[in-house]
Amino acid sequence: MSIPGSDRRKACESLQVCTGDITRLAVDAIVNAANTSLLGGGGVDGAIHRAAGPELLALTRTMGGCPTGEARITPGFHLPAKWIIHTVGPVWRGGEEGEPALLRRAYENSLKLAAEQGVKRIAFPAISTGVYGYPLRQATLIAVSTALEYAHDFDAIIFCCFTEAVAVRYRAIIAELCP
Ligand code: AR6
Repeated sequence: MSIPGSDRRKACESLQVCTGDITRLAVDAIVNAANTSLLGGGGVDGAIHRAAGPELLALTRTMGGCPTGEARITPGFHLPAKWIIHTVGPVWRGGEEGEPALLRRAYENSLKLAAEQGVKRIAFPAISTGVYGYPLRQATLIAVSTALEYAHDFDAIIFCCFTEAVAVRYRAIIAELCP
């Protein structure tokens, strides 16, 4: 989708990159890179379940899971963030099995759900780029380009990178898409 000049600039200004633990962010919503069971796991999912507390698992047990590319919302419980948006990115299987479309849908559905809930500041981890093995540059291009399409609904879309190396990659892609 092409975005007109001044809207594009505004969209670009709402993108932020930070380094650190997403569970510490006092934003309206953080996004969880979950699995289809929604019952927790390793990586950012494990960190979010630990920080939110056992109430989160008690709730997600009742939710019936979440297909790849879709998103579900829960309260943040003990997190500083008010909401958690749980989405499931694709496992990387070489790129010919619909992975790019599924990763884009995970970002889109998370952003749509957040906007419906009145979320203005949202933080994303680098979905699918850990255990699920999605190549970082390709995943980052999808994350940033999708965020730009939905940025008009938000004050801030924050890419919370666990390492500085990932943050460097995000800044480079943002510089490419927001010259
Ligand atoms: N804050 C921000 N980013 C983090 C944090 C954190 N606390 N911890 C890890 N990351 P991954 P995936 C980064 O593996 O690839 C789980 O077991 C991490 O460095 O968490 O989508 C789920 O239950 C990487 O850059 O998610 C699923 O089974 C990024 O978050 C599976 O892993 C994503 O890595 C999902 O795999």
